[in-house]
Amino acid sequence: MENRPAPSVSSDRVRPTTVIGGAELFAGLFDMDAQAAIVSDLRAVVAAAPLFSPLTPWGKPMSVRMTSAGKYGWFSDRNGYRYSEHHPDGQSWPPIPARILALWHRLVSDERDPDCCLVNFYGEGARMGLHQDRDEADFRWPVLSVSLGDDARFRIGGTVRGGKTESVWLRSGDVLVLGGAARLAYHGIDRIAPGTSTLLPKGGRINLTLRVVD
Ligand code: MD3
Ligand code: FE
Repeated sequence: MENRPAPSVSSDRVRPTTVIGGAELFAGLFDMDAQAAIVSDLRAVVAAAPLFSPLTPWGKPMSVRMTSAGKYGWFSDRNGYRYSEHHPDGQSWPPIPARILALWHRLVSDERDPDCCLVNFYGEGARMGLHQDRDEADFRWPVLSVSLGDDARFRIGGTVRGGKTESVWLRSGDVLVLGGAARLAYHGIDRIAPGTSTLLPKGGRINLTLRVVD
């Protein structure tokens, strides 16, 4: 967090439809064709870097399955939460798909690319408890999230645990930009609503998050 130039963050190219807990929601930013194209990009990512269930530091597998693209992938095991340059099978992470990078450039900045595209997969019953994302070095960079597939109940609060929260349904094609005060907000996914989207042939939900790590 020392002596880095201030990122030039530009969100004036497309306007958010809603602001929730300080997060900008761009509802329905991707149409069905664009969503399907992203899913096909992700098939290549998952072929190179298969989904896995990270273990919490307490040794319990997370209900959300994950993989990543980019320089770093997010990873967790009994030694804790962290970013790694390698998939748990040992290979480097595949590149972030070009159309995902284009979204970052459109909504966040042309100044630099994100280091990580975390891919979260939610099957029926998967959820993500309230947490903060603070394994990154510079919180001035926002996190960008893309929702694909089944609807999800997203919850966001403030920067202290146990405070007031708001929730909203995220639908396939929705994009969130988590910057400013929202960057360190507690947030999570309460549940997904199975069968609400036909995007993924076997159902479920994918969330992509683009992050600057170091
Ligand atoms: C608010 N993912 O991967 S995306 C995560 O839908 C994560 O899979 C959820 O929380 C999901 O860490 C929520 C929206 C999101 C992503 C990152 C954030 C909200 C955020 C970082 C800071 C604050
Ligand atoms: Fe998060």
